[in-house]
Amino acid sequence: MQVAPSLRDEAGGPIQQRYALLINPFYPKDANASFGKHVLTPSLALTSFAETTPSHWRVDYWDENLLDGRPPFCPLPEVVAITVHLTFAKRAFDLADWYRARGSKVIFGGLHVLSCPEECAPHADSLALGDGVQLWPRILRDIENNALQPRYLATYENDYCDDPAPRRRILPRHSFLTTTSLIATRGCHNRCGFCYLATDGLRMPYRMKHPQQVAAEFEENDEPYAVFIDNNLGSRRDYLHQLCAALRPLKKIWSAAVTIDVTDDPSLIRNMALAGCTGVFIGFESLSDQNLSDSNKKTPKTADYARRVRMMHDYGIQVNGSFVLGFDHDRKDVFARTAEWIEENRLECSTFHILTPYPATPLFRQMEAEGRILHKDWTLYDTGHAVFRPRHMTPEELEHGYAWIYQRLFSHASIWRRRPTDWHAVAPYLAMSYLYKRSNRFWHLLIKHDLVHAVWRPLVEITRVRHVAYRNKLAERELAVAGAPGQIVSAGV
Ligand code: B12
Ligand code: SF4
Repeated sequence: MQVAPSLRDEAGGPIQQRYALLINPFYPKDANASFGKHVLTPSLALTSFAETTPSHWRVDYWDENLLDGRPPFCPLPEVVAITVHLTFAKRAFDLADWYRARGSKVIFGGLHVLSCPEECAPHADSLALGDGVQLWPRILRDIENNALQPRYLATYENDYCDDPAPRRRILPRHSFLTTTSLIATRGCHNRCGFCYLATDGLRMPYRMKHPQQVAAEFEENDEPYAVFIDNNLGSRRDYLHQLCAALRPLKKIWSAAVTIDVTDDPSLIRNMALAGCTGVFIGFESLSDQNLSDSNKKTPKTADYARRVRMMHDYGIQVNGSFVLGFDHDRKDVFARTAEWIEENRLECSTFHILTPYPATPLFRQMEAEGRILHKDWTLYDTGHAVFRPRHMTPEELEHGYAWIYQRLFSHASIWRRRPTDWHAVAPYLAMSYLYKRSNRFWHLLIKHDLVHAVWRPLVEITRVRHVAYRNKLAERELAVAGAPGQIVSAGV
């Protein structure tokens, strides 16, 4: 899980015309966190535009993180399309150099191409800056006409409803817990200074697919569980209400990232539960209001977070809290205080990130102006390393605190402390927690032997059946309450 497969000096087969290979490059996995998250659901970076490939092209997908070795090269693809993020840019460049030396044409796209095009350009025949769904068919047409341009540019401003469904059938289904990664919206109403959405030159207004389109994709992929990979599915509450109405009849389960302000509207939380939401990923980022306002994050006061978490729990929705460590108001006690808060509020899961100034963001500019950037080795910009000088501790103390907080939250005692108050939910919670948080060796085996889907599918199906029963009770109770005015609605079924 740490070392990329080697690219030996093999010759490679003959070039096969009209064959495109899409590659998600290898990145080292942080052993502090769960390996499970890497096979929860696939990124849509490549499948989103794969569907726009003309029918006379063959298109294959290769994800180096599934531990099946390096990408294929017999025959050599005419076109190799690689998605590039800063943490695996070096690997993307090595792959590109290897294929180009043997005659394939290499196209780069993705976040890092947008933020650092000059660094990427020497390794590719062409750069796709922006939305691949618009650019990919143009690129292939130009290749056919021998007229490939060095750069292609597209915005994220077209009607999102016009995008085709991602081509999920090219994914290895057995390798992921679910291949239904859904995306209903792009963008976010916030622009936090540390977020990639604040990258210079990236204009991503909030765009939404039609709720029925999203429900149809969920239905079609025939999985009981979907993961929404939207930056923030809750940016437009009216839209999320409509989406929930479209998802509810499917009787499936899903999870999504939302901001905590969705709890401003309790009826939305109820509708999410009734539509199958079993978990939310919430970027709390920090328990310090000062850190949050420095980052320009519009969010409720942190003193109100606990009440809002309870509201989710009351509707049977698990909370995975995401926290960023190393902000300017964080002192050495931030690790212990955050851990205590998470345990006190029984967050079922939590994810930690060391504050990372991504290139071309306001945070990067600020850190650079203050002379606090330690280096520009992007492979270490993976939110598991301190790449800047924190205000109130050393980089080493920050890294040590990050490792400590993961160890604490993955410990038996902490898992037990955070068990749900409803005793019916304790056994499934413990099973999932142990599988997710304390089984990295097991994950390695599952990934290596293509068993992820086979092992998880029955557990996911049981969760779905339990959740449908829960929803039915919730709906019945609400109907009963509606018939008896004056009673308090309790979601604790
Ligand atoms: C799914 C996901 C994951 C998955 C899978 C990751 C993988 N590489 O396979 C998991 C959970 C494993 C994961 C892990 C991590 N992730 Co992640 N992840 C995402 C997420 C939620 C969705 C990605 C996605 O599918 N987007 C939708 C697609 C359609 O958009 P897109 O990638 O921009 O692609 C479009 C264009 O860029 C373009 N395009 C992209 N590639 C190409 C290639 C070509 C040839 C062409 C023509 C076009 C093109 O076309 C696409 C359609 O428009 C994003 C946030 C987000 N919503 O985007 C974060 C995100 C990418 N992750 C991020 C991070 C930091 C990580 C971690 C480092 C966190 C951690 N510490 O664990 C790890 C490690 C991964 C790594 N080293 O890269 C950051 C990256 C920040 C940055 N500046 O690079 C993001 C942006 C989250 C955030 N808000 O900060 N992640
Ligand atoms: S709320 Fe989340 S997705 Fe939105 S800008 Fe902030 S960090 Fe990015």
